[in-house]
Amino acid sequence: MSRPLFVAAWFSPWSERARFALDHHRIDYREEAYVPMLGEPLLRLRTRVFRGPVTVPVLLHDGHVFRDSVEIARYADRLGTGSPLFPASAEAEVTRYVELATGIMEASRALSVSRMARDERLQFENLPPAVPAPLRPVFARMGTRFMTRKYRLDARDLEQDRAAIRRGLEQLRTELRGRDTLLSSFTFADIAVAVSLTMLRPVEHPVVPLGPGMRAAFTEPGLAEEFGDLLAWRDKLYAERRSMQGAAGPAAA
Ligand SMILES: N[C@@H](CCC(=O)N[C@@H](CS)C(=O)NCC(=O)O)C(=O)O
Repeated sequence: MSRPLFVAAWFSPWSERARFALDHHRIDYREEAYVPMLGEPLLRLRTRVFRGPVTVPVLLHDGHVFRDSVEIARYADRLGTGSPLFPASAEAEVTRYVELATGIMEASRALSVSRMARDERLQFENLPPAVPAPLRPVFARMGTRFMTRKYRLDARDLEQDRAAIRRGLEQLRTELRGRDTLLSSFTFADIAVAVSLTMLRPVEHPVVPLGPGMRAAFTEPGLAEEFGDLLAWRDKLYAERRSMQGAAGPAAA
């Protein structure tokens, strides 16, 4: 089998959930670090998307182009040798949890980008090392504006976002009922939900090499305290299930 190319943002939970699935299946891929804004022209060429937004992660393999984290995870299920992440018997339930987790991540993105806009230093470690020191504040500001425009974050009501995240987390707490996995076996539902909690407070794990700035940007202190039980569940899941492949890290950016 030729080696898939995984284009991903080292700091992004959307990339991490696809990477987690690839690593679960022990797929031998090459990861290339995507740099927001600067990397967009090459990403458009590779994905052949010339209009509208383009996002990472993207997986390129044997002439196929997968442009979405969930599509990549499904493809990993076809290629890999690990236990199935999308078992046929649980298809609808996995999809429901992925939608719930994605909603939490989208609402959390509005909160974290607004934190970055208030303190651009939080973005510095997200910039490629090649950007010289005097230009870092300018690039950080551009990055925050770019994300705000691209995801229409100006139009969001942050209090509503916070309330929506709380409702989602309460539902997860009720449905998890203290168990190790959301369904009867470990599935992509667990990956999607565990990774969505990055944006409440990032996990401490070598495959998620966030520095203090990105950690602060991703942390929602009140909710992190209120849902410490879910974070403990996530930490245990990472400790037990997350293998050590992957993770481009900022140095590779
Ligand atoms: N539906 C996509 C959404 C991915 C997504 O939102 N990616 C963001 C992660 S921050 C991204 O590419 N940001 C960089 C950019 O917009 O340039 C997926 O799940 O793969």
